Amino acid sequence: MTTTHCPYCSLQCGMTLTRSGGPRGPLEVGAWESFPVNEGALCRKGWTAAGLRGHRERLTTPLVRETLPDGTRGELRPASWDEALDLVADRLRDLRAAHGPDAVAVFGAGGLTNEKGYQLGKFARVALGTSQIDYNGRWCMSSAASAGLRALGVDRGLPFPLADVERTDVLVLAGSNLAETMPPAARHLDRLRARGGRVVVLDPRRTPTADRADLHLAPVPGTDLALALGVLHLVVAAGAVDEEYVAARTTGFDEVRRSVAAWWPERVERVTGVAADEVRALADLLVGTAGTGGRVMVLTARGVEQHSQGSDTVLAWINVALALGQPGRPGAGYGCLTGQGNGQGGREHGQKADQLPGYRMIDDPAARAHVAGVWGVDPASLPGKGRSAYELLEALGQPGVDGGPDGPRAMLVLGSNIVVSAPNATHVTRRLESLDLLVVADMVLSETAAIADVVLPVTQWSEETGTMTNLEGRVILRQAATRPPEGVRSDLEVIAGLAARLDAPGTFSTDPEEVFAELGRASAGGKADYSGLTYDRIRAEHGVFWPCPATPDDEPDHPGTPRLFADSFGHADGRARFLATEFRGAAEQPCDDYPLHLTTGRVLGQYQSGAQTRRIRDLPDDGPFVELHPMLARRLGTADGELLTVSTRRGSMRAPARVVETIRPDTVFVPFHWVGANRLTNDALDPASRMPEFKVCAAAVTA
Ligand SMILES: Nc1nc2c(c(=O)[nH]1)N[C@H]1C(S)=C(S)[C@@H](COP(=O)(O)OP(=O)(O)OC[C@H]3O[C@@H](n4cnc5c(=O)[nH]c(N)nc54)[C@H](O)[C@@H]3O)O[C@H]1N2
Ligand SMILES: Nc1nc2c(c(=O)[nH]1)N[C@H]1C(S)=C(S)[C@@H](COP(=O)(O)OP(=O)(O)OC[C@H]3O[C@@H](n4cnc5c(=O)[nH]c(N)nc54)[C@H](O)[C@@H]3O)O[C@H]1N2
Ligand code: SF4
Ligand SMILES: [Mo]
Repeated sequence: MTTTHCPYCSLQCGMTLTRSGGPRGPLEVGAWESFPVNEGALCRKGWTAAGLRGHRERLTTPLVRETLPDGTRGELRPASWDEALDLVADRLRDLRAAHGPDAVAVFGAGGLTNEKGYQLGKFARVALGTSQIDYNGRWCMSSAASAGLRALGVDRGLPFPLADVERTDVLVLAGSNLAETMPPAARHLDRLRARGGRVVVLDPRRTPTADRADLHLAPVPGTDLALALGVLHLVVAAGAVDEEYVAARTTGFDEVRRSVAAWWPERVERVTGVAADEVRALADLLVGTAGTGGRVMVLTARGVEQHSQGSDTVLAWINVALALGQPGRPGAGYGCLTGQGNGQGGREHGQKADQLPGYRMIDDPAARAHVAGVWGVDPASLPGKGRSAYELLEALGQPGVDGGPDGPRAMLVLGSNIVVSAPNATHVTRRLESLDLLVVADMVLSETAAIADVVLPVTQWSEETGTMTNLEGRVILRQAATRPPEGVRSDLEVIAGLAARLDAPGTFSTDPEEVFAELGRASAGGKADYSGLTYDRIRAEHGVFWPCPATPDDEPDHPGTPRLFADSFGHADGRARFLATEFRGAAEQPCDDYPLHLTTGRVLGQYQSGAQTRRIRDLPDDGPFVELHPMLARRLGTADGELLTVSTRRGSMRAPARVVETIRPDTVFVPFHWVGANRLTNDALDPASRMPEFKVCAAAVTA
């Protein structure tokens, strides 16, 4: 039996894996009761996670696309590892020689272990010399990351352990459906309420999470910023600002105070569709609680973040928390519920276009010198900032705009199924198809792998070891429980194989523990400092929270940092920043042709692009659906189960109606786990985080 963690979401639930019958025999998932985050509980995706092992669709040989006699693209055919890696390296080298290093791009993922994400960032900068690397975390976490960094000076999803949720008095969940997206976490809501605490959910749909709430407000998608501004307006009007805290621990409040002056509840109602009395009820709850010494916690998730003003909405909620004097108090403050398994660690060690390991910035000369030292290269050889994920995809195969550089001609993808999950996906897929070379490393032939020129079959979670950093900033260890099938290699082996063929300077170890030790050194002194961590420590302590700097040999180990901000925030002066925001509204507003709001998201039984979970027999795979209100269904003359067409300015899809009382009548919801939803979504980006507006666009629905 091996103790390890689930392959999917950011809760990184502890589980046991037991092998029956030989080194490649079936695996059984069991409860790991003593792991504190989930205390043995798993959702159905976790319980069935071993289903991909030995799956008949598992890739076990590299695939290379044939070129037909007339020069067009043929089918994928099996190839040896040497043939596939030689081909990739040769073509990358040729493209680089002909067009410069930025002709080659890398796309990573928040599902990759810390070791893989780190190594991929190093590979891009050192072996390829390209600035063109970014990752799917841009779809996921970037708005909260950008806001957290600007306001609090550190970006760690939750600056406290998840269980602190139970200790608060009022919990505001802004755009989170955690009862379906991290089900074991929902027990904290139940325990909080059993203690007499209150839960508030903001969501245009009354989700299973909202069913557990004392107050559910259902704003029009894309209007949460106005709601947060209106709440702060009422906090100020009630004289409930914690002036002492604001004076001692923050800067910038005066401008924020002015910026909310005109957001009275009736105006909020007109913008958000939330009744003025409900806005008042929420503000009263916060004021009444914080004003009598109680604790308030605000947690955001994708519902408020995946917008073209997502980072401003997060800033506005941080402003509310700061004005009430909450961040830094135990059981209170602001946090973001990260999403992917390594959504946190994946954004700390260099997969981001602007970043070096340890959450260092690539344009900071001291950071470049430190990391180049660890890598054994000249700091001047490291490229600068690259394009953000959507801008990178948008540039693929394209000539430069306004005299700017041309887009990349080749891309290496690890851990993302872009064809299904990127916004405006038909357009993005055309960009992928315009590449000279698309290389995808995956365990299965995802929709993206299916259009690649070279597909590299890699090991999956139960077959390899590595660390992940969960939503709390807890670094945990996934341990291999079984051997990979014949013919597959780990991502680290793929990277090392390519680095060797490209004569890269420095070392590219294939041993995760060695890579982790190097990552520790590269991160030392950075915001996300892992230098005091080892696999043995993580194993012994059920995970360790960063920052955890190395201590001299004669001193006791640094204990790790479960809670941030008790005495100071992450900025040099120790103070949090109030940052004023201005409401703009969604990039695309309903009109005569597209009169409805479309929003997208998740269902309990499927994960992300579905590449993994749609192949697991024991999970429901009913395909996409269009959730709509009975009033809208009547107007359209449709009924539950009947086929509908949803269209937007970018595309359309057909799926059966799911008629429910729990959604706003002016809004429809489509899950994105199947091809379709992202043909519809808008690629408008948040100016600060470059997050696409997955959560709202204008749509038409016809029966
Ligand atoms: N079952 C399952 N669990 C998952 C995942 C999965 O794919 N499946 N993925 C993981 C990942 S990567 C992530 S990022 C997390 C995401 O976790 P969540 O953020 O909880 O999931 P979503 O379903 O994307 O969005 C949450 C809610 O936002 C609401 N919403 C939509 N538009 C708006 C809006 O404008 N305002 C507000 N206030 N709410 C809005 C939706 O109705 C939805 O109920 O889940 C993780 N867990
Ligand atoms: N409309 C809409 N679109 C969305 C969202 C939304 O709410 N609405 N949410 C967005 C969010 S938050 C996210 S996180 C993205 C996620 O969407 P994607 O980036 O597509 O993420 P996954 O579906 O998890 O894709 C992971 C792929 O990598 C493979 N894989 C898994 N682990 C590994 C590994 O260790 N190595 C390698 N090489 N491959 C691996 C899997 O088999 C799968 O094919 O979708 C975004 N898209
Ligand atoms: S909640 Fe997330 S980590 Fe836990 S079992 Fe489900 S998918 Fe896995
Ligand atoms: Mo995500």
